[in-house]
Amino acid sequence: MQFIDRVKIIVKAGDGGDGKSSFRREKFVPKGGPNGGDGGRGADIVFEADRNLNTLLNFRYKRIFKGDRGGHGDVKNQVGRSAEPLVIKVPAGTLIKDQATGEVLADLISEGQREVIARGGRGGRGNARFKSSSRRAPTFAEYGEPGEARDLLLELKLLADVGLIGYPSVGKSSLIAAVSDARPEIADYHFTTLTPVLGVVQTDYEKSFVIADIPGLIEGAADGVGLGHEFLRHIERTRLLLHIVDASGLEGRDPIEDYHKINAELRRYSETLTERTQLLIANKIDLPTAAEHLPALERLAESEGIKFFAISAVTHEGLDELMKYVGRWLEEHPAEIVSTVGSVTVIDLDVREDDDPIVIERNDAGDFIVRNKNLEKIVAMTNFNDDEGLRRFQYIWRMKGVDRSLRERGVKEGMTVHIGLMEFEWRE
Ligand SMILES: Nc1nc2c(ncn2[C@@H]2O[C@H](COP(=O)(O)OP(=O)(O)OP(=O)(O)O)[C@@H](O)[C@H]2O)c(=O)[nH]1
Ligand SMILES: [Mg+2]
Repeated sequence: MQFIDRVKIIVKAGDGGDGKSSFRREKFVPKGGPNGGDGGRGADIVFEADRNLNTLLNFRYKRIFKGDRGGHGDVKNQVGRSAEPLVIKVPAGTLIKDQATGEVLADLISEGQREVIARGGRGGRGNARFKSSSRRAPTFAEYGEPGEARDLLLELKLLADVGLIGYPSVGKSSLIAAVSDARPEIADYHFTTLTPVLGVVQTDYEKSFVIADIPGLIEGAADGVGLGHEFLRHIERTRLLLHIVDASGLEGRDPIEDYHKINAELRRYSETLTERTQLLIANKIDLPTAAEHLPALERLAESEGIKFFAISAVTHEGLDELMKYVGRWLEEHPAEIVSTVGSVTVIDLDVREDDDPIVIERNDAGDFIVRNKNLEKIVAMTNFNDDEGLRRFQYIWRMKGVDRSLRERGVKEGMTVHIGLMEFEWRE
């Protein structure tokens, strides 16, 4: 199974349904009051965390997600149907970011957690809503508001309880294969593991925890040497680190030196990772040369104030004891949910738009371009073929001071002004 941990996708929430323009027709009443109903809401785009998923692979094949549009309003004040939200399931541990700004929109941590990422457009108002004492028979109805579109970056940070760290070939994958359901590749060359692997360890009838095996680390990993740095973020959220060394020293390395070097790399990557509890695991004790290094490793653990275990991932010696200890430790140190954004924030899209300034630019042709989210939305919702719709738009336009700003910027009769998808000729 390929491991995909970052994907770019596009979401587009459903447009609101159009408002209806219609009038009551009754016997002997030539023209009754307006009775055009409102359109329904478009579908929101909602993300949901699902613990059964553990990769973003599916997003490789489907990258564009569109919500349904709301139903149109109809005669007799019939309101259009609101569209059901489009729920997109992602693995628990997925961060949802704005592609352009990198802003974190949501951090989906707990099973079933849902966040609205793009809001469906509201339904356009039917002409019945525009009735007032001075305007008895409005012909104007709004189009539905366009649903929000966003370019997203989904980033999966694996949610594992325990992380395995150590040099290449010390036996990290052998260990996860021996104690969990994971079946990673194991080989005697460096960087056998290229992508993180998760394994579930069953400690009891109904108790289990998750271990993450990541590619081996080497000096310079924090600078991008080897593969390590890219994958360290997958262990950021673990509670416990198993620091594995090759006790046999067969590759001509000194396991004690290795231990210090790996910790130095961790420190360079993140101070918080340095503070995480570690266990020192001396692996490959089935090999005769392990015996010479074990006493020194045990002393090292003691001086560092951490627990020490001697194991063999091949003969399974010491594995039971180690896993029982880990299971107990995890129970005694329950997970607090570690979120990278503090409390989960879903940006209130409407509020943000309100502070959006009106920006006026000129393009190479000398045309004026008006940029403002709210105005662009109003343009999209206005039916300009209807006189009243046009007048309402002009009113908002003046209220917001766009006229004045454009004049200040030197707009003249006959010049072209763009806003959203609309362009028009300036008339005094
Ligand atoms: N004798 C012995 N060999 C072991 C033991 N654990 C792992 N090995 C061997 O060491 C080599 C490397 O094992 P891996 O589990 O692939 O090591 P790794 O730490 O995952 O390596 P990378 O993925 O490259 O970082 C393989 O040839 C294993 O068979 C052990 O306890 N005893
Ligand atoms: Mg490996």
